[in-house]
Amino acid sequence: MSEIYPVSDDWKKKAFVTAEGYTAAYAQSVRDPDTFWREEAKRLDWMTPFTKVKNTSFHEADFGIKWFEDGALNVSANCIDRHLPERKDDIAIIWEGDDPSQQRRITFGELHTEVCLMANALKALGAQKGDRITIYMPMIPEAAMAMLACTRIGVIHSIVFGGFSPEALAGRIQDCDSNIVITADAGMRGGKLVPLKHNVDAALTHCASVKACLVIRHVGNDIDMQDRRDVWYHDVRKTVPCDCAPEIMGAEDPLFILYTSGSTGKPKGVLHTTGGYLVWAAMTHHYVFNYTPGEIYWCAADIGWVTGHSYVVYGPLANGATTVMFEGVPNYPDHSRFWQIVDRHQVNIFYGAPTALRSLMREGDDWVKKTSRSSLRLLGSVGEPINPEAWEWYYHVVGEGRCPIVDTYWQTETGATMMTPLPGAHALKPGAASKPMFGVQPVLVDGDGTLLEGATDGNLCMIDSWPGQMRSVWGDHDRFFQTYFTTYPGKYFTGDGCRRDADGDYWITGRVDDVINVSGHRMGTAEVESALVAHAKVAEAAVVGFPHDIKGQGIYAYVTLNANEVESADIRADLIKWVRHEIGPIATPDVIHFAPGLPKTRSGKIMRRILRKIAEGDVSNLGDISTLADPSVVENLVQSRSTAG
Ligand code: 6R9
Repeated sequence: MSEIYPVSDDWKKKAFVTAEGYTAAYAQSVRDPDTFWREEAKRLDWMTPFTKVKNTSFHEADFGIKWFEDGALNVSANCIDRHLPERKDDIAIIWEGDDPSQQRRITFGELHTEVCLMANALKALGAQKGDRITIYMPMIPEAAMAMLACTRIGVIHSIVFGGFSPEALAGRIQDCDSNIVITADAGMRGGKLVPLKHNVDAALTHCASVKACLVIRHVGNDIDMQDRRDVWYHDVRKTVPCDCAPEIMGAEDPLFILYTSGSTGKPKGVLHTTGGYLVWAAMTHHYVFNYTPGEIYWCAADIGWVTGHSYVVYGPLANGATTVMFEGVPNYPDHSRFWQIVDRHQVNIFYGAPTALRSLMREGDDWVKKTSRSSLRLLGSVGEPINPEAWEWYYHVVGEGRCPIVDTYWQTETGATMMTPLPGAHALKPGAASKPMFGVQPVLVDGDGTLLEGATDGNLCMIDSWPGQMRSVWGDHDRFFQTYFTTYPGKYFTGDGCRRDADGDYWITGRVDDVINVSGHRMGTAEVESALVAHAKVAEAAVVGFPHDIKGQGIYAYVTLNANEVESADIRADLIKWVRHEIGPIATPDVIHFAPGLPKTRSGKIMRRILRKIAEGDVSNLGDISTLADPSVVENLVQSRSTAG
């Protein structure tokens, strides 16, 4: 058991929430959600006040999730317009390019003008309320402007991470029938060019729904512009008015779709709506980071992930915060980059992913110590369980023992933070997600759904709704219900395993379904498998996760080739290239293990439990293999493991 770090006296004084305050507010949020959320919703400006707070059920008979349903508001007006009287000249966005010599600072006043211009540009291209627009952008201020411009005119955005391949992009455009794509000529990451427009061109050969492509000039590389479809933003921008009234949106009108991997099939379009999501993002940003006006806040996530939505753009801007956007990567030009940015912009709050920390930790402390970091007062972690070793390094080396770490557990589906220690309220335990956020009611159940009490391990579920919960899977409401509410009827199942200790603190132990977490990115094993079997030489594939020092989990692929194929280094290289092409570099298999056969039950089900053990190198106790159709398959895999690569 590692050390416990109590709340410092300094933090006890400056925290928005004390230990006693947390207990009282949490109790009220659960006992009387209507009163609690009526009060919290006041942090937003409503165009039409709501009368009804919560109308939710996780049960099949009356299933539905609605919050603040008769209220109306606009997200971009809440993130920008309402700050203008007092903060017009304050900095909303600080941008740092991949190239350390590039910086931009954008005030709330400028952001207002730019978002109005982009909203009007989208209207000029035919965008209408309720349309879906796909955003495929680098981490530049125009990405945030594009998101806010969509919300201003009631368009639903779907952001696709710039690291996804044209194939993956096309699938996501088709699924939600986008009519417009917003992109840039290219992005830069670690000194390398990411050919975004080129990828869009390849994707759009399969996307008849797309009528226009709005292109932001960023890198200045040569790109093809297709007549009547592609338009430069800097051209349209000159032709449209610089004011655009925000659309009045119902609280339950869709805000955005974000595709994420599940345990089966193709990625799901997770749908979030307007009022509940923004209350949830703003409230959690306020309490978790204890954000005080004037502070500089930096969340190092890409807007292609949910963390970028809620904690680079919507949460901080709704609270009038100064948010840092970084285009590049932690180790370019060198391993000090994160901390150089902290010093340059005097960042007070830094929020990042364990995988980045582990990769920097490996390079030694000098890269950190040669920077000052004296501005830092709070650190955050998100995306995967943080191992105690990385936690201690983050706390002692990066934060010099001065900054609490908020280890925020949440999911694309949950909109924003579900569990975390609050900086002034909870003692820190390295690796613990600690306590539920207000309104969140976690329970642990066993495989049969029986509620487990006290200190125990179990499957993590939520027994009641919170405002930022996803509302549906785009185009497939039944899949929403089936995926999350049928494993344990009447409960939302997270897919995560979790331990509750004797103090009632929660520790996330990782996914218990067929989702793996590679460098904080969610990857469905089924997705990688279907990419592999789509290759002409592959007969069958099974993919599992295995422990990886830097990535948290790596991708281990068992591949059975067609009968006439011979295993070779060339085929292995070709398969890796193929998966990168089908999905993107984040899905690159770490190991390809050629397997003449896969362990299956007599009914034909692949026994992944055994494949996981072999991938982990833990072959001493493979458990019961008596139900296998052909037990010799396992022996063969154990023997051939050493030659996998
Ligand atoms: C926000 C985000 C969700 C999955 C989730 C869990 C893992 C995220 C975590 C964490 C332990 C944390 N996860 N934060 N595990 N501690 N602080 O990452 O969303 O991409 O949907 O991933 O990530 O397994 O179920 P998403």
